[in-house]
Amino acid sequence: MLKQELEDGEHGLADPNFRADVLNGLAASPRAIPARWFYDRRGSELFEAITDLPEYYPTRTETALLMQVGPQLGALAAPNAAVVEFGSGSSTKTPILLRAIHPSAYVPIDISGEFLRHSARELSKDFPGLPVLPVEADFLRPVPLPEEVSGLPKLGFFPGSTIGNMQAFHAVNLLRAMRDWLGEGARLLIGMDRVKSPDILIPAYDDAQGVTAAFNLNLLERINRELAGTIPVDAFRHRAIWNPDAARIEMHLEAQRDLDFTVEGRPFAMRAGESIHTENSHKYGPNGARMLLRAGGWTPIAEWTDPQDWFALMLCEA
Ligand code: AVI
Repeated sequence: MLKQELEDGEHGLADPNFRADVLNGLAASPRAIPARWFYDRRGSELFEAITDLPEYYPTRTETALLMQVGPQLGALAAPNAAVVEFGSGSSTKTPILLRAIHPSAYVPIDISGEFLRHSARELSKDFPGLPVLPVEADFLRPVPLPEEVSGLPKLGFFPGSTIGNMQAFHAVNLLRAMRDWLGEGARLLIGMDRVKSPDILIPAYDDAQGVTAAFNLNLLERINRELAGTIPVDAFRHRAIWNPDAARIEMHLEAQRDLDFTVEGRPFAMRAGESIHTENSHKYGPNGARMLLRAGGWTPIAEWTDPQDWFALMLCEA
């Protein structure tokens, strides 16, 4: 996951990209702010809490799948492969993969350096003989991988259906960047959430305890905190809707009354019922998933789903 934890904003310096995305997004029609800005420290904690919710099936379904297919993965991955994870190590999934395939090195890549180094240190404790080589980088701007893994075959790992948070155009660009990064002969293990009934999807993004609502609303708190905003957070309501044409869950923050506020001194007015679009979470059927991967330069060679066909793990080769 692209965690923004411990960024400069936490210390009083707003990220200029955050500032630009918020000011442009609030002025746009329809209003929209990219989901990557959810993940300040509080947002990351709330996301962790979401992954434990009874309604949020993706994390536990993917984790169970990984445990189940571990032995097959072990047989499919090159014996001396280096695992390159996009995101700095999902707390429970990474060790399952590492135990299954016994890689010769583990390279977590994340944009948030401090979070990255922290999770790398934690992981090293559990895998004392494994070289853990963190790389601080933006997924879309590949930097060279560590010298130590240059001659080794790579297995990319991109769990969590994070690819679903991107529009297809950006998802394809990301998959291509990963392919260039990992090089000839690489493989990619990617988690993709499946299209399913809105009766399952909506509660997963609008849970009874209101954790997802707090996660969504925290974006407004973050704007107030880091960009001197005066947004009346209580006047907004979390909304999760299924958009069947785009096969995605959309999260919005809906104004409950007419309101005015400022962000860094810039005035904004919203009418009751108007909303800010904060996230897309695309879901893929089997054909859509395979087509997306192929468009990104990857050939699917194996896939596994749970008995309810809610979530898929796809293994591809470059
Ligand atoms: C990180 N990402 C895959 C989550 C998802 O399911 O789209 C983010 C999330 N948003 C609300 N709940 C979880």
